[in-house]
Amino acid sequence: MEKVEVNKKFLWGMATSAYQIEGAVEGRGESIWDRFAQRPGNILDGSRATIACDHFRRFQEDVALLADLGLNAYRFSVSWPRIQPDGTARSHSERGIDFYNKLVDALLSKGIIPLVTLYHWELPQSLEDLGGWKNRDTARRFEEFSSVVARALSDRVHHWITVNEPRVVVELGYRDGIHAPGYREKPATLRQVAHHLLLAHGLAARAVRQESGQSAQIGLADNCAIKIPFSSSLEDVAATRSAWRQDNEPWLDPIFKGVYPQDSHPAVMAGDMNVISTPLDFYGLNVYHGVRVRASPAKWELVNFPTSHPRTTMGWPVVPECVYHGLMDLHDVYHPRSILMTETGAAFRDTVDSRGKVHDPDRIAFLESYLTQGFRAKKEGVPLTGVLVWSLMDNFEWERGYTQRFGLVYVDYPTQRRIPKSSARWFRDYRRKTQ
Ligand code: IFM
Repeated sequence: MEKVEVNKKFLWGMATSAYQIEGAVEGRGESIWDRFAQRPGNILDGSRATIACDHFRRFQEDVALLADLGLNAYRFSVSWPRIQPDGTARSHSERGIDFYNKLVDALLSKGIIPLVTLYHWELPQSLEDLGGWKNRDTARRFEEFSSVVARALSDRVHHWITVNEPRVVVELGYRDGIHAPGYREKPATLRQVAHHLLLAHGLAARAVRQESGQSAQIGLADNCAIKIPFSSSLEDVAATRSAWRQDNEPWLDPIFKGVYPQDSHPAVMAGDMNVISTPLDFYGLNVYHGVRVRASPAKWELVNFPTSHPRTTMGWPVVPECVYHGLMDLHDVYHPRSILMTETGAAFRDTVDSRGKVHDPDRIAFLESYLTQGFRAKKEGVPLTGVLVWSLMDNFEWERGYTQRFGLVYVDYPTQRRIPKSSARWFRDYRRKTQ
């Protein structure tokens, strides 16, 4: 392995989200995922996140695990309905705030930097009943929620992620109907939902800035559509850039330039674009895979991976070079000040062996190859400032329930026992070698 060197400020961590790990649903308001999961057929294994990893009760143990893994950063999300059980009311729950206060304090006591995500898909059901993200007012409610959280935590939290993967909310939640709230809407509605999410991102960024001042690092976590040129020919490289622009400009032009491309215009009100393009301190890239593109008479075409190509249990192809191309394209076209890999990782079929250990060589190979490509881009000038692996532990993988294990720590759900996989130790050693 080529020696990778990064400075002490480089963030090495793990990522999770509240709904996927916390459990303790009785202590919070209903979210759109609670409602969605009740409909038969929506969750592959018919499961619920009622207990999940029981992290709400076991967070101290989980923070101790993070510390054992020698990490300096942890990304988690704040559950909106835990803070505002009735999203339509302006009040908030002190008990909810108290949980995150304790979590932040526990992390800091171990020298771990907390990165807080404000929206990781847990819309209060009461807001969904008023139209959810189809309703512009939801962005304003999110601004209020963000202020409440920032007011409570910003004396100790300095890294903020407004919205996680707004594209997934639109594409899986409002277009394909396989994520909450489960709609199949027309393109015009999808554009409006996307606009409201972008507006929510900008309003939250401003709210956090106002509560926490200039030192706060504010960004979003986006699963940018990554394209890999099929060959290094000039034609394929140019075709790949066209495909990249087509998929990414509708999301990234508003954020970085304050404009929508001509053919993807939603209804916009005065001032919206200024809010959406509020300058970011970092861009968070969630990166798992990419598609290959080559030139064709129709400008460009996708080149499928053969069926024999290695895949994770999600069915996603293992494509390490997607990290390099994802980072380079973003840097080249939009020049974010800093880019944080806010998620990367893989689900494999992990099992506990007769000695109680979990060996996951596929995940180690995956992470090593993906990180190598990230550091290749860094060497070529990309301002990569950290890597957060998805995920700290196996958890509730949305519409797939508990069928996917993404964790570096195995969770035995019936007993809630945590078993660090070999990849957890590998990641700790990998980090050590960079210092
Ligand atoms: O589990 C999800 C996470 O919530 C958002 N990014 C992708 C992960 C794996 O699907």
